[in-house]
Amino acid sequence: MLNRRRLLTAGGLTLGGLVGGTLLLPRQEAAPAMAEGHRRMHMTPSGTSRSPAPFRVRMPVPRVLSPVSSHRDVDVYHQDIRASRVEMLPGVRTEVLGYGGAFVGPTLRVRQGRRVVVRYRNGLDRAVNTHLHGGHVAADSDGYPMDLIEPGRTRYYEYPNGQPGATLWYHDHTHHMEAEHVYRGMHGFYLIEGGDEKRLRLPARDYDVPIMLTDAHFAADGSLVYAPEDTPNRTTLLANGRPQPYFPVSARRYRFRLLNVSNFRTFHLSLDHDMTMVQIASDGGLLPAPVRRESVVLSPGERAEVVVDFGPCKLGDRVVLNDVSGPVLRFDVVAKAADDSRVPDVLRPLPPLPALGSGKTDREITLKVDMVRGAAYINDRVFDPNRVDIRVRRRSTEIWRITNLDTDIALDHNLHLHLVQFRILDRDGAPPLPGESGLKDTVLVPAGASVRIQVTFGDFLGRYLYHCHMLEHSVGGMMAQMEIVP
Ligand SMILES: [Cu+2]
Repeated sequence: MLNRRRLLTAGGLTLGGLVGGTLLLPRQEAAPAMAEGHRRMHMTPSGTSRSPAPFRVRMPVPRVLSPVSSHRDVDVYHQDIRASRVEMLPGVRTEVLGYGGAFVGPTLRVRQGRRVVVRYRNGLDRAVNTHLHGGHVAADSDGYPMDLIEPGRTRYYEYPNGQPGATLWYHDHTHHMEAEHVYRGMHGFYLIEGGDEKRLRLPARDYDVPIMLTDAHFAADGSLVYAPEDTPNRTTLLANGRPQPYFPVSARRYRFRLLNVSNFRTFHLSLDHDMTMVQIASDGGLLPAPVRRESVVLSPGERAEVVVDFGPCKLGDRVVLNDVSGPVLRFDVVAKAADDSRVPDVLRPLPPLPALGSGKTDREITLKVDMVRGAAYINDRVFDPNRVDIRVRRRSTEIWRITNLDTDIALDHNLHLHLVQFRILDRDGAPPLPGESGLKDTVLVPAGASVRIQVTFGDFLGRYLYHCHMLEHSVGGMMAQMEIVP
């Protein structure tokens, strides 16, 4: 039985902390709870997260998973999902829930056009599943929230990899539990190498480094604190699961695949010493052309690939990747190295936009938090797995306008579509931001903003989600489903 204090805190809408449980509250309980939460949104963090001084530990690169067997047209992988105690803070063991028992699961590096089957074994005491974020996959391999792997069971997921090369990632999507499961470590990289990539001669192998960014709240004993309303206290920034680490680099070009897996934080990233990043890819893969960026903004679920050239650096130079909230990672230039990589002026042409009859908007999608009822809505409704919100014809092209109505509480959201990569047409009538010219599956929609996207659906049929990727919001109901029909 929840006591009053628990109601007040659990009901809170904090910086992203909107609780599914709040939906069960009677109206008179929910209202003060949400008001309390609203005040907490503007409170400064209590500073309780245990953080070492920056740059004390080295950033690891997640290990690359090898297939257990390879056949003529398919590679088979095994992944165990289990609890484990790993070193995140120096000298301290932290319990995580992860793929292979790691906070950052092993990386799958696969090739465009080559099919992959992954056997997931659930070694936890609770049901889980896996969603391949950004993947074009059949509905029964998409990790639908009610489609779960029970404890002790295994399940095969099939990934056709028919789409262009891209930085995808996999993570849990269990109904009402995705926020906590992802926070505790159920995530990893899934990199599709495009058939067009080798000839581009972008930095490769040791110089192609995935970097998973998130934040966490560590208790004094080093355990991960999870509560939906606790987002302001997730003040320890992690890169590949280590707090504000350093990473030794050679004086040459690197390709960094930046991914934000946090439940709420939007990272605003820049390099010091006036160094710029050259963005070469977004969620769905390579951009048509590289874009120089002073800063890169990543909301939860989004990816940006950047090339950084340490070639002009001297040995001993240190270059810090900063977020607006503090340093994230320091690159330490420790060696000279030959470099035959490059960043060509042309990367990957976008498929032509299919002609649209009238060019008018087909769907109006609104995002809104209800402070009175303590719910998070898409088009005024909370997610219901038994309700199909929209039906879409297979192979059709649609324009969606996504509007964030939370101007009064200045709350940003984003929208992630399963199954498809889309194009951003405009933001409040203005051209998309730099770096938004390519294929996307997740788009930031700031408070009050309207973003129009153009989506072309493929051959897969069935039910797929679209939702805010600030995961406490999706848990709170800001999720809906589309059914792709013949
Ligand atoms: Cu949201």
